[in-house]
Amino acid sequence: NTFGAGNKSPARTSQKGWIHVLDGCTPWPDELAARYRASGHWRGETFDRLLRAWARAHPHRTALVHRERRLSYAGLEAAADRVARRLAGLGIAAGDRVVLQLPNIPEFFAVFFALQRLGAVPVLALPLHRRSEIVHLCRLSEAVAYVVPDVHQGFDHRELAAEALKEAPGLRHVLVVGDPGPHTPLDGPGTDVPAGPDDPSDVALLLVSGGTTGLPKLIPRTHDDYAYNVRASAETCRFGPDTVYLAALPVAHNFALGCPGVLGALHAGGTAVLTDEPDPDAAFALMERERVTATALVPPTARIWAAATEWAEADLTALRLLQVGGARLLPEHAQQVRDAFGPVLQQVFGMAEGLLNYTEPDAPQDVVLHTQGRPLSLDDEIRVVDEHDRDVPPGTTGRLLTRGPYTLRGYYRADEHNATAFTADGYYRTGDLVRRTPTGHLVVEGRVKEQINRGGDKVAAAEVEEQLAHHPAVLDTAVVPVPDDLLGERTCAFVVPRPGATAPGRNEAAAFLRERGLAPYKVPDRIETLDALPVTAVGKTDKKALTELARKLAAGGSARKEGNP
Ligand code: OOB
Repeated sequence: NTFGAGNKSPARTSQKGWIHVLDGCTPWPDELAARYRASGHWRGETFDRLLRAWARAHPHRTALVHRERRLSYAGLEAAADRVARRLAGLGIAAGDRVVLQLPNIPEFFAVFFALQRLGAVPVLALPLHRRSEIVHLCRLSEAVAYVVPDVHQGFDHRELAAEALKEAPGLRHVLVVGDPGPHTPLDGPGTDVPAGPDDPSDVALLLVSGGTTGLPKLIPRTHDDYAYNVRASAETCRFGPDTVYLAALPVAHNFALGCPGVLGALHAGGTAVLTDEPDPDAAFALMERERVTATALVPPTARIWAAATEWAEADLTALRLLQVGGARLLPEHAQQVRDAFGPVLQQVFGMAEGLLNYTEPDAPQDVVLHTQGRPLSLDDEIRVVDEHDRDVPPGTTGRLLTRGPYTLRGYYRADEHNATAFTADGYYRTGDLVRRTPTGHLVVEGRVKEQINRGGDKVAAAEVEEQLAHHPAVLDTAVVPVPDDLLGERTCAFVVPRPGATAPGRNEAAAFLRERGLAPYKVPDRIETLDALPVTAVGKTDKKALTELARKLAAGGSARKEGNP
């Protein structure tokens, strides 16, 4: 027990003499931790020491590329040191949480590693998170600082930051990359950095969960567990010094950060190219220019890229690995991607909570087209169970439970939720429905969690329902998925108006939710009005019936014609 659950003070010395920097996390049981150390998964590395080792080993190699900028490993280390001095000067110290909301730019990694240097913990907000998510993340983590770009893709993060300062009492600093406006520039003088804690079982970062409840959850990832996640992923994906990884998905997301992602490319001594222009014109030109060898995409983007190869003239021959994950890739779409790019496709079924499944680079075609891969670690424990947690017969579909050396044992400060999100013996309930093939590969067949997977962007139905319920004309609401050819799913909100009121239409509801600061990808794609929501025999909202109704409506019916209540 090295980062004690339930400790109320943020920094205290344990019986073993180590410094706890974070309360509210659930440690692995000692015997499992011992096993993960004995098997060499947990090597006692910390991300600060890792960066230093990389910079010593090959200071002049290119670590990061962004537009015309190239940063060597020594340059990245120097940039991280500068930011660490800056943050230290502002009083940011070991154990402090800092919400980091930067797009795919080198400063993301300068700040990430600066925080590692200080022993402070980055909370990795997504670029599209807005006031609702940011204020929640700041409050939940009691963040002392929030790091933002000035304006990104037309959105002024300084204005959002000003609101966050008002609404999150613990927030003391807003640091801006670029024109700071009323806030503090990230660039600037600082002070010497005191030696930070150096315990590999401390929390290194907090990832945001896709979520199934009213508000996003935070996932503590320790140095030991995340370093293993990165190293084992890099090995499985055969990353090496010649790897040039293109980060086209947000690096704040687990996939592009550490699966193997930018950190995997750095771990292997390779280069990471950063962009947030995943459209094929821009991405293909960049891939040709940098001779990109590996990248990761969500299924809709992979399909768009596959279609674009028909007319694009860029030379993509350096590409050896095209990872696709985050949402279901249908076999026919996998085939299209394979036809377009050759035998470089890898399916990835992962989660910010931990467990990663990859199809092996040399897996037979059939496996690559029809499965979502095999667990990364021999110590990943998998159970496929029915609704009473009984194992289903081999090869049948059931709920996926998992525990292992890089899967969380509890969400951050979420005792009540943790009581149902995990089994008594520490398995995480993924909420995914899977089937296991005789070779141990998993096929994702669906899910039981109330989440909409909008082309890889996760939308918790309960979060949108809660926000919509604030609308003065809304009495009741239920959010469900509707099938969509490109995104796989979109969101449909059923709304019951208050007596005498008119339910908001799509545009009004969208404006209302944006005004409340909800991330744009969570705004429902469709709104349907009902007189009442259907209920099950036990009186709960019948989401199954509503999902079916939404599907029919999207296919061209009308709510009232379908004879709903
Ligand atoms: C990745 O992480 P999250 O945390 O955004 O979402 C996890 C959930 C999974 O529980 C599953 O429901 C879904 O996303 N998912 C897939 C999938 N990959 C993820 N569903 C079907 N097929 C797949 N291949 O999405 C993530 C994290 C690391 C690497 C890759 C993806």
